[in-house]
Amino acid sequence: NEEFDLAKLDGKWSSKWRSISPGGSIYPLSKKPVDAQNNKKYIMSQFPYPSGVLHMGHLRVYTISDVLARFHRAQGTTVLHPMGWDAFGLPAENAAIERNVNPGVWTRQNITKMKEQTALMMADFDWDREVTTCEQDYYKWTQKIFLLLYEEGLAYRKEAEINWDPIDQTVLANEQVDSEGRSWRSGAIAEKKLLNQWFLGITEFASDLNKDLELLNEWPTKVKLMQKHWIGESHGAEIRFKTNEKDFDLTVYTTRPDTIFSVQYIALAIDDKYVLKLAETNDKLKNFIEKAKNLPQDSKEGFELPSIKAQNPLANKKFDIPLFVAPYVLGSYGHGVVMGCPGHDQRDYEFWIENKKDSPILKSVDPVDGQQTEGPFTKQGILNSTAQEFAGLNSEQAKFSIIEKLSTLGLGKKSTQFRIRDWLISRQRYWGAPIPIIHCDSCGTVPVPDRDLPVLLPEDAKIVGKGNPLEHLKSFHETKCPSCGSKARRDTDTMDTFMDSSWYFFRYTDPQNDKEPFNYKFATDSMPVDIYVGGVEHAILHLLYSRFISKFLSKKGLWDGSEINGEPFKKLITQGMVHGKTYSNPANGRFLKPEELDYSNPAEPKVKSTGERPLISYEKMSKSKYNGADPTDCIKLHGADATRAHILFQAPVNDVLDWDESKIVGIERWLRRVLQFTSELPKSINETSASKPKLSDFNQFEVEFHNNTESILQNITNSFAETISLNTVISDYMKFFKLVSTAFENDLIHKRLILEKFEKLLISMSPVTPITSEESWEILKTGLNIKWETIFASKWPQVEKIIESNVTKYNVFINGKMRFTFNGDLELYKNEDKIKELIVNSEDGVKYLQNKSIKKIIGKSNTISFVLN
Ligand code: ANZ
Ligand code: ZN
Repeated sequence: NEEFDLAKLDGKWSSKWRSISPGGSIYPLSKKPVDAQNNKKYIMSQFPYPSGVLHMGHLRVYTISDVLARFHRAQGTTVLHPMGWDAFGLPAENAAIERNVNPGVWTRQNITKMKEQTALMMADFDWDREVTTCEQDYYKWTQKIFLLLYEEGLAYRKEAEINWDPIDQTVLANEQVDSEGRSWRSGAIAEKKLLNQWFLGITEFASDLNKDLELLNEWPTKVKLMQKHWIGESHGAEIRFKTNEKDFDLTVYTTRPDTIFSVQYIALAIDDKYVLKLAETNDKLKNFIEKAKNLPQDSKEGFELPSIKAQNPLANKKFDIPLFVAPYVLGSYGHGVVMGCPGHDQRDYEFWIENKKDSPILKSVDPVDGQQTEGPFTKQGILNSTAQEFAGLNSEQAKFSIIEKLSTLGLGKKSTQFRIRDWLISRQRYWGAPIPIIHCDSCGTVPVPDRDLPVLLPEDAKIVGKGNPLEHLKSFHETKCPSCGSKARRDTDTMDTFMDSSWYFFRYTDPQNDKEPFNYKFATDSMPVDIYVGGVEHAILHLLYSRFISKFLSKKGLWDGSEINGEPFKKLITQGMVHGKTYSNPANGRFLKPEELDYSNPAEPKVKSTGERPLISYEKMSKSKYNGADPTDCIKLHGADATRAHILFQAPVNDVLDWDESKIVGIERWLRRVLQFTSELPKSINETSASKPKLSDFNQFEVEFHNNTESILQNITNSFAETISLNTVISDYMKFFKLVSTAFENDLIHKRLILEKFEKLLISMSPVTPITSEESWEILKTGLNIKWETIFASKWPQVEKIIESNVTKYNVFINGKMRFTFNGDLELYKNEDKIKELIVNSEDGVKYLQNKSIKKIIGKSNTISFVLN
């Protein structure tokens, strides 16, 4: 029936709720901080970049966090469910360049627009805690945190070869360059450039960041593995090789000290200091380095350094190890020097073949089973006779003994290396938080004093396109040294926006504080975040930076992070992507625009030009595939509830979701039936004056009804609280409703019992379908002449005990044929008189047995058989 217009109800309730609570939230949170004594839950979804449009991914992530927040609120928990805007960054600047609009104006307009869109989806955020990273009351504190890092030597400036994005004209962090060397944002091949840059010392925390992954047992394993790999903790040794050049030694990092007896060369990175010095007087080397810069990272070309040789610290005393310059050696890993073991390492093997052609290959470790193989033996094994006193040891023992020997010689020691590099946060960009540093010719780098924070970003800078407008804005960079008062220059770099998002969850706990980034107690009481919902695309960068900053702030005493060693996020939910329905031409695979399709039969669209059926697939939504869907269109058409329930129902939260709007009809039908049912129920209740039967007086149908509804309620509760299985929540609602509506029609169950269970259903639905639940609640209460109060004032329904049944279902056979079932007392089969009285006179019994002469009755615990004459 079309009587209930779901989309129309959205308007009714959002304005009604707004009139109850001005913020629009049905739970005016007040500025009251979370009380640690109180049961608290901090539930958060990753804040969006304010691009101006809410997309399906947003709809999915906010629906998940919203239903969880509403569930926990209904459970009586104090819930923090804040929202904000990751509002600095390139798109605003690009909009300024392309459309000549002010980035600040553009950003703030987008925020207004998107806020309205989140209101459409009925997301119940604590808007009184809103944070916006591009506003000075926020970035003042981002700057303060930078200065705290600076104080600890964890923010420093260094000339570094950086990844330069030639399209966006900015520096990229290592993390922002993919394995093919492309910028994560523009897709351009990153170039190398030397520049003075600000770094944050995340590597100081590398060991903790790696180790503490173990404490995060509510994080997806996949995310933890990605972080582990990114941090790349490696255990090995550093070993010193002397050379025939006076006072010149080479230190290598190796994970395989057990292979030291098969070292055949030593390779240095092309940017090694010694190499660069040699190149000043050696043109061949200079040319090689130039060439190598453009070789792929895994190239095995090499350049042998003339005359210099190294000595193996254990094998013999000769200076006979050649030195190479090799592009496969990373300047920034370990010591930028490798001991080459062609016999035991694949890369070294390939390098040796390419550079030394036919020279023999040495092996000092043999396979345990003695079976020699072609090529390098890269596994651990047993050291052979070339390993002198270490012969016969296995690799593990040998590593230990060799390191010990080397350390007594003063030529080696245990060492741990990390793949992760310090975090480059300088951006030669405009729309970001200015780095609060002043450069003075006599004092060097001087931090901006607290009293001068924030360093305001001038919002009226002229943005021309390339480069950083702050560099040309005298009113910005011309300043006085806070230390000596002489003329000085303000740093014109802005911070990587990942810096803004690395601490916003602290600010939510105390968003209006104008004395400090946040209050110690407020943060400590609320943190860590209990549930953080976000996309897996942030599995490395954002989460790692946030973990680093949280640990730093805890160490610095800004909050007490001891609960999980400074970790900010207790549970992480990574929602899957939303894929769009994509049509392509079977003839050539080209994606089809909507206007190229004939939808006259919606079940079977056709390609207009050929009449053929298009290929249908689900792909990442993109403009080029014409498969985008607008969440607000869907909401306007079907209402917020149906949209929310649909997006939850279509896939488990972690899986990819194939968005097919046509399937929403099932959800709509169900919601309309709920509303329809609600309007019928009160009439029958008013006719039944008697109150609900006592539990002990339940008839067998009531027992069954009670048990079934309560066990579904138990499932729903678990799905919200434990398993976050939000798709099954929706199917459970439907099952629950089916039980209630069937019971209502059958007239075997007391109407007051049906009402009681139905009310439980409505409350349990309210996190997902707030509108339908609230509307039903109103219809129901009005129909029953009870004063209406919002359904959100109701507590989450208590799951009642299942009633142990003394009733069983008998299969009734007549002359060997199963005819019907009968619910009867467990003892019934033993009592022929009772069987005659109850079964023979039952509705089915009358049908099959009336006027028949019964020869025999055989009763068993689950069957009753009649033998007729
Ligand atoms: C000798 C050796 C013999 C190695 C062998 C491996 C196998 P992970 O595990 O990633 O830490 N290495 C050291 N510094 C390097 C650099 N700057 N650039 C490229 N490679 C470098 O890798 C450690 C291993 O990578 C080290 O152990 C070293 O090669 C190489 F049978 O030393 B090994
Ligand atoms: Zn000075």
